[in-house]
Amino acid sequence: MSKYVDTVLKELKAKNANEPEFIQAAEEVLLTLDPVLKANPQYEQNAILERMVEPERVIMFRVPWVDDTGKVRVNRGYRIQQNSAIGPYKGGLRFDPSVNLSVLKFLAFEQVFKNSLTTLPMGGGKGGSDFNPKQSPHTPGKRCSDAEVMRFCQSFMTELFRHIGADTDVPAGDMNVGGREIGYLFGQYKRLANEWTGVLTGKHLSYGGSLIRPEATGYGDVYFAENMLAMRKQTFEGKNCVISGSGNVATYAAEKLIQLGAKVLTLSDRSGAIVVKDGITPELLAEVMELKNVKRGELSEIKAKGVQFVAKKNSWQLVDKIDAAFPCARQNELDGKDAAYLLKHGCTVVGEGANMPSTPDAIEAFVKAKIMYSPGKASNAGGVATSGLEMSQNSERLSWSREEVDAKLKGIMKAIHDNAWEAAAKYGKKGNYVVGANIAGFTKVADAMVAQGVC
Ligand code: NDP
Ligand code: 2IT
Repeated sequence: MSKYVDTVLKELKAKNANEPEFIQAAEEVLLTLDPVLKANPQYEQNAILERMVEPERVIMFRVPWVDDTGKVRVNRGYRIQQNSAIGPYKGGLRFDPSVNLSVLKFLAFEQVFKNSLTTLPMGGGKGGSDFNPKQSPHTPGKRCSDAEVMRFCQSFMTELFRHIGADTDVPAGDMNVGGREIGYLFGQYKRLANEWTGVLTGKHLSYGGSLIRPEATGYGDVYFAENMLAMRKQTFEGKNCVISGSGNVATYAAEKLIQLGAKVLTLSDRSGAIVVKDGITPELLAEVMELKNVKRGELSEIKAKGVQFVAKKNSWQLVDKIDAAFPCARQNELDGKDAAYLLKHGCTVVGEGANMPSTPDAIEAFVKAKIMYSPGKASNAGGVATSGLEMSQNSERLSWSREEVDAKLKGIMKAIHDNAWEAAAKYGKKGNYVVGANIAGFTKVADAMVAQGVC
């Protein structure tokens, strides 16, 4: 490690000692940048690393709302505006009790590099709240009602609206924030700002959403993996795949894999995992989507033939023969032991759909084994890239066809793959997508920051 990186990391750890996820994400990136920092002394001269690890602005606010029993509840809301060097802040909103400053700062930091990789002009941001839509505050075991979610979203936006805008900061969905929440948030923004602009992405088609945006992260993850496989002249046909999660990213990754002739053997959620020995069928996947998106239930409720439910387990160590793994649920959900199991059972592809799902020792194992391992900031960038395409459509007041958006998404995922591949090769790390994605994402933002002076 160079002295420059060492100094920045030491300061970052001292300043943010109680933010483990943020330190983990920053360390993962900074430790790969030495060659590009050495070749470009202007980055150190301009304190680019010191500035990149410090968000441009952190907004933290009270979100009071009234539950269905008439009681006032209070949650904490956040927006991290990390970096606007190459475009307006852009990134999702997460509603989950695990949300805190550390989690959102790691997500905002990752988003800067990811958005840079998309080839589109988007800066990085992230936000959300510790609000838990999956547990009503008054009835144990019950979810929040639609009306409660709406009142929460309206209150959240009543503060957030003054900090965002189509050319300033454009939020979208993330964990527990999907079409329903984006609708409520958009409606409230429109009332408060008295304007109809593309201030949020992931909107429903009836009011400015883009075709393929719901599918984009999962599809993009699989497109990226297809590009990795193509380098070794392989396809997904007949490959055994395990997926974690059963939300937006996981289910659309599953859909694309099934379309490509792969067998999807597992999905998971907080209740546990389902294992389907012969592969999940399109009909079963439709049932899972209905369960998670409409009924808002748990995988333990699936009673279809051939489905085995394993309580409180993730997807990694349930199947004997595995070709590819797709972590699509949450951060640090795949550790060193899981990685060892996957490698031992034949896995040669790991395509991260979630943000930072693999722990540092798992990443080390994948890189050491020289398998086709893609870090989330590269392989899950299809979601935000298609958000960028939604912004373009809103700006020109036009809607593109499904085929047009899908073709653009495919092109972007190939460009991300190729840029990461080439950056890794240029700096002597051929085939290492971790190094390649970090360097390719970093360089564009760093150059923009140097050009814009000290700001
Ligand atoms: P969803 O809320 O739609 O799905 C999240 C899934 O992860 C659910 O199946 C959920 O289970 C599961 N999960 C969450 N927390 C836990 C936990 N503590 N233990 C076990 N399972 C858990 O979110 P998304 O699919 O949108 O996001 C998934 C990941 O992908 C996140 O890391 C997100 O940041 C990332 N991502 C999302 C993008 C997007 O466009 N949506 C874009 C790029 C990355 P349950 O249903 O039981 O809650
Ligand atoms: O992590 C992510 O890239 C997202 N949650 C999507 C962000 C977006 O603005 O579409």
